Amino acid sequence: MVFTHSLPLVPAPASAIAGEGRMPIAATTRVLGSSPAATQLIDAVERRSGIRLSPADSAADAAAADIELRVDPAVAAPEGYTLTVGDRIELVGADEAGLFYGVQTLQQLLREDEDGSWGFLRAEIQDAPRFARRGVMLDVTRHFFDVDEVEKFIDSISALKFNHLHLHLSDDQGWRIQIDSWPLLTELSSSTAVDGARGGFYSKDDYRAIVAYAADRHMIVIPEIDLPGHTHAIGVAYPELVEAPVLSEAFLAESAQQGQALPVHGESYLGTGVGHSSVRIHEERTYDFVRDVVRELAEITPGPYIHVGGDESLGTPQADFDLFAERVTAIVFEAGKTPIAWHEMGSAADIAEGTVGQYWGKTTPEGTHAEEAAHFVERGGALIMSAADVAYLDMKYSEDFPLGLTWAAIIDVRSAYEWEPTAILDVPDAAILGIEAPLWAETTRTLSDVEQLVFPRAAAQAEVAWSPQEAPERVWESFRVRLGSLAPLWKAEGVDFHPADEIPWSAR
Ligand code: TNX
Repeated sequence: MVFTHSLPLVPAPASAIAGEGRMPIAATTRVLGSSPAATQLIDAVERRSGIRLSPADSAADAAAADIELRVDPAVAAPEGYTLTVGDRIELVGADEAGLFYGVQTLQQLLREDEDGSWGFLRAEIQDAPRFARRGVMLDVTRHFFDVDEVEKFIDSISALKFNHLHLHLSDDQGWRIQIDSWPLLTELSSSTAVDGARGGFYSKDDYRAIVAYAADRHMIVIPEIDLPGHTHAIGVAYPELVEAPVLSEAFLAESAQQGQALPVHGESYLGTGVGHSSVRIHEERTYDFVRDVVRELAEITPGPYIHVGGDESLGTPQADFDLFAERVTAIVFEAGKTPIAWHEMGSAADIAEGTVGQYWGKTTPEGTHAEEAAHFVERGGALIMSAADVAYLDMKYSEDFPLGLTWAAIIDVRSAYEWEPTAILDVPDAAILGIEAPLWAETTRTLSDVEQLVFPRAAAQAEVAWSPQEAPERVWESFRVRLGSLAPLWKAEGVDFHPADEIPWSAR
């Protein structure tokens, strides 16, 4: 593995050698390639530099193309690519995703000279991801983000080579997806959000638009309906499906401290307390509901997964919770999808075989979290790592940061970077599919708020997920310099990143 600090790339490629100088570009620079990535490159370069490269579409042009993009499965593992920037550029993707990631790398190599001219830093790169699963979660329930905002978010995270977007579509404060067989969900339970903020929901066409937009950027959408807890909003539409709120001492104390009204069965809840709600586990109608929702979601979700939640069902008796976990994971398989669940569902002995668990405990597991997570593997499933004290994007950067929460940790950029997903649980490395960094939206009222929490820490998670574990570049001192070099790109793309003072942000 050869690395050099002089290439401003995040996540660090598997192998890269910096060349001398730059390959200059102009409007006459010709781009050859029939893949959508060729157009994505032309558009991205124009957004950044104002220069619109020319597509080379005739055979005569082709011979003289300055930038050539093609697919050849032999060059790298899936999603990988090779890239040579010399006097011309040759980008070869192992597949279309690989080409797309090569284009993202090229965008990071694009630099403006002192004299205002533009060029690509010369380099020789061979790249492919460490983990196949590289995800970010966006909570659209506590605050709602509309289709345009989600699309902008997809642009900025796919540029870091993330390939899964998990949408948290239901929670106590609101229901966010059209379900034709249970129309009151959106009619009665979608208009609310935390603290009286505007709500909203995605029609099926909205959702299909998000899925298609993500697919064009090689991201799979994972829809989550959180069950059996985090379901107060379901009870606003269909009170018969949901138990009366269970108000623990801790819940009452937290609500009083926050000055938040307590949840009332069948009425909208605008606070941020967790753990008080549960669907009725011994009512068959609950499973009719779950089956319908899962079926309708499966119909509009081309990706292989449906996430069924399972976190923080604090008022649900354990035996009931386990029964529900077993039934809901089986229902998802019956609908032709693979269930994903937060690690708590691993408490159920007979959770459906092959269910994927999402670990959100800490880097040093507490209580029964590690056992619950390991049970998914014992049942032939696998794990996604979202360790809350390093990978949660909604934690504050520092005590005084205006946005975010603190319950898991204060997470500065360095702590977000320095963790190893295979070192937390006692399971085989092969059982770790990869990582996901969740953004919970209790405190983020706008997309700009979201971006300040997500950037730059999502870049740290991107490197944990993509780059080789053992590599000279895979160290904080290298990362912080490379990360700083993304500032001009983010500014050009209008990404409202937090300029953390740990990072030497570069001006051009
Ligand atoms: C815990 S982590 C939750 C969410 C909250 C989040 C806030 C998890 C699976 N559940 O309901 O939004 O903490 O950080």
